[in-house]
Amino acid sequence: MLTTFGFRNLAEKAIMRCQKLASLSEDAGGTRRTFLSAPVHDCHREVSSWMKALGMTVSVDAVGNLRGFYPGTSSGVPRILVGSHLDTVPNAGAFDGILGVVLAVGLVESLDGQKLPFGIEVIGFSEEEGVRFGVPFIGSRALVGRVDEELLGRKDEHGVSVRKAIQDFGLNPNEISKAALSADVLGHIEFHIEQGPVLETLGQPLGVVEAIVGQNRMEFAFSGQVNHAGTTPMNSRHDALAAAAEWIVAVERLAQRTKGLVATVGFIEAKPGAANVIAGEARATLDIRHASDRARTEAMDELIRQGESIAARRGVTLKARTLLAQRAVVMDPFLREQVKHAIQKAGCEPHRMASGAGHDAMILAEKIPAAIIFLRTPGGVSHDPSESVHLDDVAKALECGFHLLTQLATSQEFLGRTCRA
Ligand code: HGY
Ligand code: MN
Ligand code: MN
Repeated sequence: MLTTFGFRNLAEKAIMRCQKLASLSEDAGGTRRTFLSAPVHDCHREVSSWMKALGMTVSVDAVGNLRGFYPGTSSGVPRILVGSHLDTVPNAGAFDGILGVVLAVGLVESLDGQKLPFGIEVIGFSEEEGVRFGVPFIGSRALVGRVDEELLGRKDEHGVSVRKAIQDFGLNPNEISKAALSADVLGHIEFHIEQGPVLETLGQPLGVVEAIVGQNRMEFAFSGQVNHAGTTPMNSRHDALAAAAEWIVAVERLAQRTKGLVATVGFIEAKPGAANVIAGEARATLDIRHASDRARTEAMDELIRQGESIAARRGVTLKARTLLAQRAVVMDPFLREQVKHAIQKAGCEPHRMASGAGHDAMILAEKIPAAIIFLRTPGGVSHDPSESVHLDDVAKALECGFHLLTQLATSQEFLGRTCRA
C-alpha cells in the first residue's frame, strides 16, 4: 500500500491533470466543455493516454462516454465502475465531474499493477450538466437504456440534434444500445466535490452521500404582445418579460419560505430583445429540487399555478414544459457502509449527508448499487472558476478509495452479489 507521501504525490498529479483538462475548452477565456464539442476529442486523447500508460484498454461508446478497463485477476471476474462526468457548465471550475474521472485513474495507479477479484472500468461520462441540449445525464442514461428518440431529436441553440452531434463527433447513434451496462457490473463509485458549504463548515475533508435530492428542469415560455416602448400606454401592455420577471420573484419567494426547497431561474431570453420594443416572448428555465419527491412536485405545481395566474392577469399566455423529472435517489446502503469504513481508515470522520447536486450515480442507481464520496469544497463555491480542492483532501480521497477497493476485494457479500444490470 502507498504511504501517505505516495497518496500525496498522486493527489498532486490529479490536481495538475484537472487543471490541464480545464484548459480544453470551447471558450478562450474560461472552461466550457459541453456534450461532444470539439475540445472533448482533446479531453478523450489526454485521459486515454493516462489510462493506456496503466495498461488499461480504452474505448469511446456511441454517446461519447470514455471507458477504460483495468482487468481483474481473471477474465471471468465481475467489474466495478468508477468515474464521473467530463463535461462542464459554462465558465466552469476545474474539478466538478472531472476530478472523479482523474481520481479513478489515480486509484488504478495506486494499485501499482496489483489485480483485484474484480475489474475496474473507469468511466468519463460525456454529458451530465445538460448545458447543450437542456437535458442532463445523456452519458449515464445510455448505460441504463434511457436514450430514446425524443432525446436524440432534441436540438441545441444552433438547431443541431443530439443524433447529429453524435454523428458530427464521429460516432454512430445506431450503436447506442452497445453502451448499456455490461451484465457483470457489481456497482458504481463516484468521487465528486461537494459543491456546497457543509464539509467546510464542519472542517471535514470527506463525506458519505446518503441520498441525492430529486430535481425538475423546466422551461416556462410567456407569450404576450410586441409593441412600441414609447407609444404604448402602461395599462394596455401585454409584456411577456415583465410577466416572467414577476414570476421569477414568485419562484424565489416560494423557495425562501419552503423548508428544504431550492428553486433557480438560471436563464431567461426575451424576444425580439430590443431596448425600445416591449417583449412579446420571454423564455425562462426552472431548476427545482427537494429531498422529498412529494414536496418537489407540490412546489412545481404551485409555481405553474402562480405562473398561469400572473400571465392571465397580464393578458399573456404561458406554456410550461418539463425537460427532466428526476426522483430523489438513495445511495446503496452496503456501499455507503463500506465508504464510511474506508473514510475512517483514511483517518477522517465520515460525515453522512445528502447531495443537493445531481450526479451520474443517481441514474446508474436505477440499475446497480451506487455510492458517492464527497470532497470538501473550499468556500463552498462551484460552477465557477474559483472552484477548488485542498491537496490533502485529494490525498485522503485517494487513500479512502484504496481502502474501499481493498475492502470490496475481500467482501464475500459484495463479490457474491448477483449483478442487477
Ligand atoms: O446541477 C447539478 O446538479 C450538477 O452540477 N450537474
Ligand atoms: Mn458534477
Ligand atoms: Mn455540475
